[in-house]
Amino acid sequence: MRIRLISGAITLAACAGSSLAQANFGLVGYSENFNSMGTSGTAAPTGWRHFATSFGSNSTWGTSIPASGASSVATDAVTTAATVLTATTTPTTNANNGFNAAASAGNTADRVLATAPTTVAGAIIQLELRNNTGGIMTAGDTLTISFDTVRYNVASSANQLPGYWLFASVNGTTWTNVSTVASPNPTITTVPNTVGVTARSVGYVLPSNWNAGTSIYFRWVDDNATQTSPDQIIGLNNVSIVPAPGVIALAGMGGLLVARRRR
Ligand SMILES: [Ca+2]
Ligand SMILES: [Ca+2]
Repeated sequence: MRIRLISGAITLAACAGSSLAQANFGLVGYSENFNSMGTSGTAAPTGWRHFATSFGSNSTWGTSIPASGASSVATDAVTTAATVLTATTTPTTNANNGFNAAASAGNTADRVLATAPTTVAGAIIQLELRNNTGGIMTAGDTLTISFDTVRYNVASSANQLPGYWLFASVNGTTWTNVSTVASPNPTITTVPNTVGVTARSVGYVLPSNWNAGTSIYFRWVDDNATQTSPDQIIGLNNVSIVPAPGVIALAGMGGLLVARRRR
């Protein structure tokens, strides 16, 4: 009986979320491979949006991408309209509307959300993720974020800020760079100026409680490099966000407590 109540609560929450714009983070976490976009889709999956920064140029961000202040990741609101993606196989030119691209010419079923900013500071891929576990993820809990960066081309010179810088926000306004000693922001060593795929996995420690039914946000930010135009065209694939093992059990207990209170 108790189990049915818990699963009922989670199912209800999942249904509520599916009609909204957020992606749902459940007891086993969240994953997205973008393959549902198909070969012709022009919208990112639920919860995702791509847009170019509303400001700047290829010289706005030099040696780093600021999380706050003027011309930063925080400048554009989380409600910024998503662009209409261009469906393609492998992108070769800049486009501020971004791409629904194939992982490679030989694997068109494997879709990738790709970026190629031009004239502006950079491109942003945003995920709005709703806590659908039925419990509270508490401050200090770690989420492990894993993703692939697809490198589509060899730029004529290596870019200063290759790959994606990852940022997170628990309120949609204050952003922090997700970077650790074990998994720092990308460099030309980890995201080389070659065609291929870079896998990265990094821990994000929640700075405050993530309550049931509320959203947190992630942004993968692609700098528009001064070194080359187009700069190295890259794409995001195979995103996985999972709680640390002990956190899953705690979130499950949270769901149990919620279900008990509702009886
Ligand atoms: Ca894919
Ligand atoms: Ca770039």
